[in-house]
Amino acid sequence: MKSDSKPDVCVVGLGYIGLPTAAVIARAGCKVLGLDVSQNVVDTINRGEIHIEEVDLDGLVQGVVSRGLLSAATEIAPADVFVIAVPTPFDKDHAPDISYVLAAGRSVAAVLKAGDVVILESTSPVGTTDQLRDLIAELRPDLKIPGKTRDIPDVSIAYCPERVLPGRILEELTNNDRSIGGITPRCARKALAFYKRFVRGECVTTDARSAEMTKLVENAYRDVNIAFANELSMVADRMGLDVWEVIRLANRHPRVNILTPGPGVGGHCIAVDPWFIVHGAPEETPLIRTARGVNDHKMSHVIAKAEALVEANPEAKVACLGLAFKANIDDFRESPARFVTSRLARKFGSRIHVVEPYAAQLPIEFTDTGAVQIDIDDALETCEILIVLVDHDVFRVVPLAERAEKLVYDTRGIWPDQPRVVREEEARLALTA
Ligand code: SAJ
Repeated sequence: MKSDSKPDVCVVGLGYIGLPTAAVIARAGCKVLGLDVSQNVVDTINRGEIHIEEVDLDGLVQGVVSRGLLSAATEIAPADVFVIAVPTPFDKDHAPDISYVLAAGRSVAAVLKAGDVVILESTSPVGTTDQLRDLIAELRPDLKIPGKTRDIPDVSIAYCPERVLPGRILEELTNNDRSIGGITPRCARKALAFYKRFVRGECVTTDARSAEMTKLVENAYRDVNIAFANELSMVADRMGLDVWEVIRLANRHPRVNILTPGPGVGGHCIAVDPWFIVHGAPEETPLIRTARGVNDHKMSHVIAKAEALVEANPEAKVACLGLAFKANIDDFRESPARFVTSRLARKFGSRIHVVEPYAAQLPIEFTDTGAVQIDIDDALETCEILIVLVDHDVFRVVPLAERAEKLVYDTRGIWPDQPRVVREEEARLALTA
């Protein structure tokens, strides 16, 4: 590649991060090959369509595919820059599984040439980029590998985590600051030059291990702070207090900013990444581990409270509002709302009515439970109990007049004007009066 020309780029993994990243790089004028193990994903993208939902992504992908800047394949091809964005799940003991990263590394090693840059973006335990480097060194003894040679290395290897929020991915991909960690400072500079082509936010260089830890710390920070809010909500239930009122008041202090309680923490990042830190330093992480426990426990607390409310009012029809893992998205993976609602559906069957405007149909686990999907208008007309599990805007805007008479369990605090949360005994009396 000549230094003034645009690099050919290969993005390995075309999921929630890989596909938008590939599309944004293509928009900057680079020729991008996206790699995925799924033939279906590859075919969809090559038709100019997308297999995931994300604001404005459909138009962008359609545009770059039709201009010949983005194409997809299941087989790797030579490129100048390789960006790896594959999943890093954990196993049943919360130990991170980096096998997809290493598999991607093997594919890349097969076509790597002098001058290439390899960048890992997947959220990874500290030391993964070093392992990737070691793997490439083992597979390609003909190349001079950074940190393994006294000469100028043939290739550059760096870690650069994404930090985009689902629902705002395209905007945040371009505008957020990035930490770029090189195996060596030279590697970081090479990766920096690449990100400068499409990132408007500030790109800060560091070493690979610090960049890996930074990503984990960001999500653990959020998990710990949400755990504090969720713990407060359970304390408030015990003491008969309105947690929303307490948080609103406390947040008037100039140095206090308590986050929002909910039915638990969902998604594939915040509930997962803290375990990578705990796994790396088990003795030193009681706070991070406990926060995970608190957030998981909040889900059981919500189930118990909801069950008590439904049981105390045996004649009432119940609407569960929301299945997504957070507001205004159609992502139902690792969703506390979905878990809570399916538990209620299994227990109370046809009394449970599910409202989820972002779902065309109910997920598989609702089959044979008797629960049905209805829209918010029908729910407001027919159901006496409303259990708010997701803060979608369509729920937020329901006026007080249409819910003032309902028994409401609002786990998200979207209706501050609702008459005080009905405790189970009051709920029973209210409905049977
Ligand atoms: N949640 C609460 N209360 C809050 C905030 C969030 O209960 O006050 C819940 C949400 O409902 C959801 C979960 O936490 O179930 C996570 O939602 P989120 O919006 O906080 O974060 P994610 O998982 O969509 O995206 C996070 C982001 N990380 C941070 O904000 C530090 C994003 O920037 C990362 O790129 C992403 O993880 C990732 O890929 O790691």
